[in-house]
Amino acid sequence: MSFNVHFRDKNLSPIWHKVQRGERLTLEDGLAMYRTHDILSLGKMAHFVQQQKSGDAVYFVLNQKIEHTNICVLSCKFCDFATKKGRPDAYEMTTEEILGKLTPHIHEVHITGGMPPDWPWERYLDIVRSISQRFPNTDVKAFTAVEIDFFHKKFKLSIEEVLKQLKEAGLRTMPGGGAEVFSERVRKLLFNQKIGAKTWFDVHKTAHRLGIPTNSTLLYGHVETLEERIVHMIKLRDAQDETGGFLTFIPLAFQPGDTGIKPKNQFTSAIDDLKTIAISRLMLDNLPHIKAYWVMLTEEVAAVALNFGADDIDGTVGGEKIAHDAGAVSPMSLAKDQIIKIIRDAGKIPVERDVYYNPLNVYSDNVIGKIPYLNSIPFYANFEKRQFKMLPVAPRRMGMLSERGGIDAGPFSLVDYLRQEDKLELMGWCIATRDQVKSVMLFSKEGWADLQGKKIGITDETTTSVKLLQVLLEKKYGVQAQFERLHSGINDYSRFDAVLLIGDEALRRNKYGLDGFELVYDLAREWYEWQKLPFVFAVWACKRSLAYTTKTELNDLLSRSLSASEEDFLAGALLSGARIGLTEKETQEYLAGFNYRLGERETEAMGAFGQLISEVEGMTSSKEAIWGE
Ligand code: V47
Repeated sequence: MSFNVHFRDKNLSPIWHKVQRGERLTLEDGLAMYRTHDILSLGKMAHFVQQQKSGDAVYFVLNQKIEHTNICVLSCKFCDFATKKGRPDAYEMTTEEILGKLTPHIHEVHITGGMPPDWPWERYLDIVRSISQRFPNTDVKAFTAVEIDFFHKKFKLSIEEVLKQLKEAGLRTMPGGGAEVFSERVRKLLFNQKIGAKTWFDVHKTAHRLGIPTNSTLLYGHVETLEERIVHMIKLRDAQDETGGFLTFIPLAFQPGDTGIKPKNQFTSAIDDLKTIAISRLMLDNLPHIKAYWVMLTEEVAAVALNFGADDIDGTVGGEKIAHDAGAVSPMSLAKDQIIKIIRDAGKIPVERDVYYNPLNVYSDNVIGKIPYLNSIPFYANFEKRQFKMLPVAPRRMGMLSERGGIDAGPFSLVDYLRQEDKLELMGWCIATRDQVKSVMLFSKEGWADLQGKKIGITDETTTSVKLLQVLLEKKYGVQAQFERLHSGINDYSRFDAVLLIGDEALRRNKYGLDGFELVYDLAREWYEWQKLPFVFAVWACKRSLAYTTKTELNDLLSRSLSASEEDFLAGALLSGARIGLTEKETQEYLAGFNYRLGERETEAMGAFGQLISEVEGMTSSKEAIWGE
């Protein structure tokens, strides 16, 4: 990926050097970016980071907003939505009315609202529980930290207990609202009855500890200073270092409406919006996603933001009221086709997602799956994209998307390839180990023999490693354990006797350890010591139906990448290694442990593994066994 930026503002050059080296940006860097007039260079820097994190993907979700009531005990100056009980505009929705607004095709329901003085706790739980039961495909993202803190005080339950009960009722994630600006000065001016930064972070960190990922926001464009915006981002970055539980950051452009804070029609400028998106992408180096919330930005600005660092455009957003009551000029909801068009027009891949950002459907041609782990870097080092678009995706998801026709080629997890052999054509490359892997690891409280009947948390990211674990347990060690899939995102590992992790997460934990799990097993080493064979984790394959010329071009690109000298990919690999916490030597040793060409020994290993899978599944052929998972 070649990225040249020709700066008009020389103050941005040192920042660009840091960005390329993956170094952290400071408050001063943030302010220099806000001060710049060189808006396109700023956008290009943010786009560079966006490409590294999400490739060409832009995520959207089929979602519906539920604002269950506008009655609120608070009176925040910037809010035109809230009202008091008894006023003519006050409304309250029953659970049945809420259910009536949903349809089975919606993947996310976003619930926030006012805080009425008289609703019992059970009413909130009933809403979450009823939606989860009636619409099992709809994930519930509900209640801001302000509402959680309100429940805690009103119902005399700890924050942890409130969240636990909501999680049990079906809450999946929390929205990022209520953060406003983490500044006491602004809080006193605009929302002095509302929680401050400390409580907001307490609630979010507690949620992360309980395995509930959350979003984050910044309300900008009112009375805050630029410094307050950057300090806000740095506080979020620090919290993310601690918990890793934030999924996305959403800069919310202030809608003046009748708030009296700004003249009615004085919206933020498009330049300010794009700068804020780009700067947040650059400052928040540890957040996976940046959302261009079209409802507050307008569709036009959101569309441009997709090349200024944003990789998420929220969704169809049926039923939004908070922004529209404050004068937002955007439509009330967008059709799925319209969202797909906006994303395509920006030159990106529209990726429909669930609440955790797992991709569900891809709406583009010539999509190459990219395994987002360090060991796959050599494939893409010299890969000019030409007609192809890159979708970073965990191996198991790549397999699922391919089944729906959404991926044209990529390094498929072995089991996924075997499942789809009739649709996929093998290309001569693979990800195979020699005698160890270091990134497919079982972290255990017990030795192999003592895992009989024990509960093992298994990675959500691949099926091949899970099958390998099953084969090792049953055929090598003669034990049977219970497997429970971890969900992607944050997990509470402590309730398991062992956990199987893969990729960069496993590599990091292999180096630094996983608290509470003393024993660490490398699955490829276990396999090698037993079978004296390499292990093939993934094979490159493309759709059989792909045009001949496209296949040839892809083959050329890959072979050029793999025959490139180490120097060509080393800089990128070292940077990725450093992000995981590896030294240069460790990164080089790690990569040297892989073989990327599918040779005779690898083919033999694939056959041996297929045979063992069929034996553990009690099937006559490996094909049947793999399908019968
Ligand atoms: O916290 C209130 C803001 C937020 C105004 O998590 C206003 O995916 C602009 O948080 N102008 C609620 N903003 C909305 C929110 C959100 C939206 C979309 C996605 C997600 C997510 C979260 O709206 C409030 C407040 O900061 N807000 N009034 C206004 N006049």
